[in-house]
Parts: sequence; C-alpha cells; structure tokens
Amino acid sequence: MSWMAFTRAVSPSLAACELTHVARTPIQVDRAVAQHARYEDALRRLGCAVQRVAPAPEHPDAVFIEDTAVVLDEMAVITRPGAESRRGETQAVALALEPHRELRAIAAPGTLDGGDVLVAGRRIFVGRTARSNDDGIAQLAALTAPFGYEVIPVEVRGCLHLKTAATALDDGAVLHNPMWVEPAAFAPLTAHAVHPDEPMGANVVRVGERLLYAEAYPRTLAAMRALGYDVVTVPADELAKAEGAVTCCSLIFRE
Ligand code: CIR
Repeated sequence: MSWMAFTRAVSPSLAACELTHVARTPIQVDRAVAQHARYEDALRRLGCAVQRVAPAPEHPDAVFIEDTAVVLDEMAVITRPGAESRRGETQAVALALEPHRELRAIAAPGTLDGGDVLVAGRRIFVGRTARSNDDGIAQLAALTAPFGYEVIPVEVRGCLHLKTAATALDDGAVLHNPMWVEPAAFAPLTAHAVHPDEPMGANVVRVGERLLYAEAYPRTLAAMRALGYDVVTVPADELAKAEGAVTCCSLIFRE
C-alpha cells in the first residue's frame, strides 16, 4: 500500500482569499509559495507521492484543495463548497481523482467543505458550519452508508471548519480546541486538548501513523510527542493568514 497526496499551487491571487474568522493582513504570496513547497517536501518525507492538480490562478483559495473532495478508500465525493467563490475549484480535482476512485458528488442545495469532514476509521465527523449545511451532510451520509461509514454531525462555533477545531491523531484519538467544539462530540474517541495558548493548533495532517504539523504551536507539539506521536513540522504561518491550516493543503489517500 502507498500514499498519494494531491496538492494545488498557491494562486497569485491568494491575497483575495475568503476570510471569515481571521482579520485580513497583507499576505506575501512568495513566502506562501515557499512554505507550500516545504509542505510538499514534508509529505514526500512521510511517504506520499505528491501530485499537483492543474493550477487555478483565478481562484484565490485553490491551494486549499482539501475542501473540494472527501476521498475514502472505496470512493470519493466531490463537494459543493459553501463559499460560492470556491465552487469552480472542484472540476479539475474531479478530473484528477477519476483514475483513482469512483466519484460521487454533493448536489444543490447541499453544501459541504472537505475541511468540515474528519474521517477516523468508519466514523465520519462532519461540522455543521457556514460552509457545510444539513442537506450536504445528509447527502454525504447517504453516499457513504453503503460502505459501512457512520456520519456524525458535530456542532462547531467560533472557527471556520470542523478541522480548524479538531483533527484525528489516529483512529482512536482527536486533538481539539474545547473553545470551538465539545470533546464529547467525538466519544468514544479520546479527545486531547490543544494548549490553551495555541487555539489554532488543533489541525494536524495524518499520513498513516505519522503526523505533519505547523511549527507555530510548540506546546501542543511537545504534548503530542509526549503521548508518543511521531510528528514532523513545517512553517505555515503565511498560509494561515488566508485562514488555511496544514490539512487544507492536501488530499491524502491510499493507492
Ligand atoms: C476559505 O475561507 O475558504 C479559505 N480562505 C481557507 C480554507 C481553509 N480550508 C480548510 O480549512 N480546509
């Protein structure tokens, strides 16, 4: 078994990105491009074959490819992003995924962002947010139920996506920020909290047993390592100015 990571180039128009909970500050696109390249290198070091989907320079948020699809072992679901400005991002991702998975799609009036979809084993936790509505969540549940997945809606408050508030460390544990999501929502999984000084630190990429994390959250990093997790870090602060975290920049799946 091998791992594949789809990524997408940082658009020159990144500074015109959607922003919801993050104040707009100047974004240095060159710096974001350099951080993105280091992120791709780190994915390779974790064992992923990295493939870039065709760039979409007209879409400021295209680098955040995670939002455009939910890729499971058995199939993939092309999303219908909650932000209208992002709907044109999905077509090229569907084309790139087609050789790898059978595809399904979320249809109007459903909306779903991949950033709201947290898969842990056969459980799929989905954030109810401004980006993902009940219709989109119900469609995802109907599409994945035949493969034995259970979709569990989760209330999220104060941040963009469920995965801003919580991500999986393994199939039995999540890292979360209790300000934005109730740890009980993930029961029976163990919920570890971020360090209170690092509210944006709940987003971690998982490649099998190994984790990729932003270097900006050293206290939470130390806690993860103390729990025995194997974590590599990358700089990601320029992409964070566009309200994107590490999971947002890839679609990772088994080949
Ligand atoms: C947006 O608001 O859509 C982008 N500026 C950030 C998307 C981040 N994606 C993610 O968390 N999965």
